Amino acid sequence: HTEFRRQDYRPPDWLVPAIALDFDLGIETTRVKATLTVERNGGHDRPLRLDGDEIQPLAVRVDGQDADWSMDGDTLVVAVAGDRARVETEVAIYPASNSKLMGLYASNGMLCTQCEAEGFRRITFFPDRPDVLSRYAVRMTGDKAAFPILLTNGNPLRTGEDGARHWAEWEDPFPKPSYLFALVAGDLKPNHDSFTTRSGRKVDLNIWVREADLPRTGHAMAALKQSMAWDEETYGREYDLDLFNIVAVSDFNMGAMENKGLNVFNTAYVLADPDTATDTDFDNIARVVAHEYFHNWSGNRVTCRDWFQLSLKEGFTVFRDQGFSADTGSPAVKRIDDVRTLRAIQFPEDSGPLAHSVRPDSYVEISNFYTATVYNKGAELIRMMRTILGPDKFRAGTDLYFDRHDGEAATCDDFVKALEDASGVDLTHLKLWYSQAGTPKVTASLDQDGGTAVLKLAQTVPPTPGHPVKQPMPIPLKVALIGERSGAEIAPERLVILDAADDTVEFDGLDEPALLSINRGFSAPVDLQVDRRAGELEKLAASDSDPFARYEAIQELMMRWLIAAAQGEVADIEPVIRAVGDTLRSNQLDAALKAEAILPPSEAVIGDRMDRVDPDAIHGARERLRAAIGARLSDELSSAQREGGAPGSDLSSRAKGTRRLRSIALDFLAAADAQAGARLAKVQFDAADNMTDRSGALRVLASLDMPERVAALEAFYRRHADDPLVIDKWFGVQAMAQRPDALDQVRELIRHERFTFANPNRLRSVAGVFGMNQWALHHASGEGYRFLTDLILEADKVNPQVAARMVPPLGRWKRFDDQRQALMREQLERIVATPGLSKDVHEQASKSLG
Ligand code: BAL
Ligand code: ZN
Repeated sequence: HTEFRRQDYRPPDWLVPAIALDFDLGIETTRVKATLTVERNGGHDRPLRLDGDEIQPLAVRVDGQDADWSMDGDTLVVAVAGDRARVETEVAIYPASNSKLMGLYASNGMLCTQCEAEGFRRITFFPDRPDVLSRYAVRMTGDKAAFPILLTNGNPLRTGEDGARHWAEWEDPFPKPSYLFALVAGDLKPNHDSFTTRSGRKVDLNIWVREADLPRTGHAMAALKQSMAWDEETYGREYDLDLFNIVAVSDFNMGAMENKGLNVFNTAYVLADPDTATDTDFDNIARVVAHEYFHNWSGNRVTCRDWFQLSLKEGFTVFRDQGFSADTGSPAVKRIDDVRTLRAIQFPEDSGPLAHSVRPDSYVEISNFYTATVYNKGAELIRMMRTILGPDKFRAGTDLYFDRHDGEAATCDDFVKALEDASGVDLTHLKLWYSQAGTPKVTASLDQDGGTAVLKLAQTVPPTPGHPVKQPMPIPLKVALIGERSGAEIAPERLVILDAADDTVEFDGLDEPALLSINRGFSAPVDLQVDRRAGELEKLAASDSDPFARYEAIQELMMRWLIAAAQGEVADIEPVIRAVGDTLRSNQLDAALKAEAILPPSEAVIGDRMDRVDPDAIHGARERLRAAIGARLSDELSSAQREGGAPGSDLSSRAKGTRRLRSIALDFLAAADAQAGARLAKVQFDAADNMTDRSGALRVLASLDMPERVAALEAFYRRHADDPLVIDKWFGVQAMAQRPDALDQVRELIRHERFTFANPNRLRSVAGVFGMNQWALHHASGEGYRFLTDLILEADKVNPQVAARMVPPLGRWKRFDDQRQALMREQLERIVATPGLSKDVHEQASKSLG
């Protein structure tokens, strides 16, 4: 397979200022005529090369004449004599048999598209790269009954009827790269609303769904309007068309897609009501609606020059949606949540065989680079820039960036240059974060002598594939000192930038022993280890003035006990019990923060802190911790679990926090006493008037061996049998269950009549979730690895992009004992040796063998 390298970038040989597309739509067969206005870019005599993928030209004409053309693999090569020409092609495509869900495909009787990154070439021949921007004119013709609604980007111009068929012509006034093209045809109904921008443009808003789903679109619509207002307020960005459409589709590879004026969404990120969606689902819907909407500027108006620059739009847009969620909810809880995701997904990626920089240097299949590194570490990088510049200079920088590059395809360097030019601050060194992979390891210790304390910092950046030697990174650390006696800030927060291998920072005028509060708000995405005195974490857990740092202190207290216990050492659990108890009883903290603080680190995150991951020992240690907390703090936990006052229809932060704490408390109580826990969980399950309480109870029951488990799983299935999104939860809760027989249970799920490899959500609810179930996947027999591999190979025949996402858990083999290493490698080798493997899975599996 060809490897593409960032260094090899060359501007396109031919530009395509305009394209007219004519679709004759059918579920089985769709005919596509394309008319490209092409212009030679620079002085060269190379032919026009148009990308294709699984399509054949039925006709090729240049300026109305039969053309001189040939195929070079999937690429159509056309001889063009002059500097400008009109090139026409015609192809037939087959949406119903397009199981890859890239290009134009059928889903539940409707037609829809996914073009990012390289799906447009499955629709028509085109220079399918983001730096070729074109004006699109689109005509769609189809059966009126099958496709009463015809949608594409931009604005509708004309419609007409022709017997049982009808047609529509649309035009998008904004030049765009092909990856932002979209088309939808189907029997859909709109939730219609409008938004007036601050300069007075009235924008029609529609969320298109199946008629039966209309009642569940209100939350997404509210989030859309909030996002539009927020982007005006926060970034000065206004919407630029008179129409904004969102379509929900149940078969979708990603969460959603930001096509210009026509966002296509996975139903999971649109449909919600309290009976079927959890509070997390509601938050995710608002987050994804905002994310896609924000792309209209960070991605569409200013797009990427090439796919190596993907983080230019994704890292920035994730940072923007994080700001939106923080401003419309709880900033502290949002930050904790984002850091949890980073540690759960990005840190392991950054320390494994698939590690790559935020701006990758090479790829075989670009779909494999829609990663937590490009998205989430990319967002952390933008956050560090904002931390260093401050909010005003940062905003001046983004204004300049949008202004300077509007209508262009830009690079990450362009983005940084705009921030530098607007602020006068040199960010050269910080750009290392774009090019150097690996999570920096930082050590910190504080030595105090009377009124003076010296903070010692040191960093190393671990080697990653292809990059054995690393330079020190600039690491912005927010630091404050907390008085051990007073609990007050005795040295106010300051920003320390560690930009060498080591450094020291002095604090003077201290009148009591100081506790070190560092990397407050998680100001840098690093793996920080602090030398702590006995009792220090416990005191910080009770007094740190930064809510994130306080959360970290409690988590670290638990982590230290868990690691010791997993290594068979004797450790004192009393400080943990005291910290969790004080947190639960605190009248300063709200329920949401309490819930996040006392939730023990996941088994995978505990494993990341050990030299060798011992899945059984980690599981045992975490069980003991949960049981001890559940037994020792049963009064506090019971009252949190009983807490009323949060009817399902109440979606305030307060109500969500109450519910979150409720199910976490239930989980501790069940760990201490399975029988009583099962009873309590069943009561919560039966009485629940919302999905958060119901699925929270079901999650607890799914791991227990009690009669209530079977009863609840059956009741849940019956109640929600007609709702695929809830059935996904039913599969997921079982795939995540912590049980000795987990693998047998998951095997059953695959045989269930509602399981299918064709629907990405369903596949992820079993295979994706099982891949994160550390204790089950890493069963010493190796059966978990074999099972996951079987699923990957089966999924690859249907949908390579989704299959490739299931590979990374197997790539973590180096972190395990020799026996598991051998078993994991054996399965990776089996994947690589499979004939007919997709390049998606091949790239992931072969790199994973590393
Ligand atoms: N651009 C792919 C989907 C998203 O990140 O919004
Ligand atoms: Zn995005």
